[in-house]
This record gives sequence, structure tokens and C-alpha cells, in this order.
Amino acid sequence: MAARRQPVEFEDFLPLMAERLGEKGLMEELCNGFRLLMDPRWGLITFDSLKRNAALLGLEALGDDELRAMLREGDADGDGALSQWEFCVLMVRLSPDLMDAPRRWMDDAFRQAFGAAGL
Ligand SMILES: [Ca+2]
Repeated sequence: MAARRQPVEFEDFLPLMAERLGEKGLMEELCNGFRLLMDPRWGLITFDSLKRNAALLGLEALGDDELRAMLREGDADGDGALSQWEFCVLMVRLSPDLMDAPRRWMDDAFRQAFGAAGL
């Protein structure tokens, strides 16, 4: 069988996790994902720490170029590494199907808060 190498779509990753974990678990899992991928010396995801730990998140199929692209894509402040905030924003941004989920969680939270206060 010819091993035709498919480019990995980052966004395939989140809906799968959302299905497994549910919406609430997903945000927690994103932060856990950050801790798995980060370099503990810096508290940041660097290219090296990403490459070393990618398999933990099922991302081992990503090549160096794709890992670099992922870092570049998420690096909002240009320091060459991903902070926890940059990582979570990146994961949500890369998953267009889930873009309305955070809004829905907010709505539910507001409804619960106001409902509980009898407003
Ligand atoms: Ca950064």
C-alpha cells in the first residue's frame, strides 16, 4: 500500500476531544494539554518541547514544518513560544466548528447566575 502522506488538519483534533470529554472537560483538557506540551523550565511551549511531547496529544504525525507553523500561528507576542493563553486561543481558533461553543458556555453561565438570583 502506497503510504501517501496526508497533511494533518489541526482542527480535526478538537472536535474529537470535545466529543470524548464534553464541553466542560474540553477547556480543562486544553489547559492540561498545555502542561503536557510545555517546557517546565520556561512554562512555555517551545518548538523543542512541542516536538518532544507531541505524541502525548496524538500529534506525532505532525512534521517539523507543521509544528513550526503551529507555533508561529499561535505566537501572538512574537517571543517564539506559546504561553498557556496563546495555546488555548490557538486551539479554539484552529477549530472553527467549536467557535460558538465558548459563547454558549457564557450564555449558560449567565442564565444560571441570573436564574439563581431570581432576576
Ligand atoms: Ca508567545
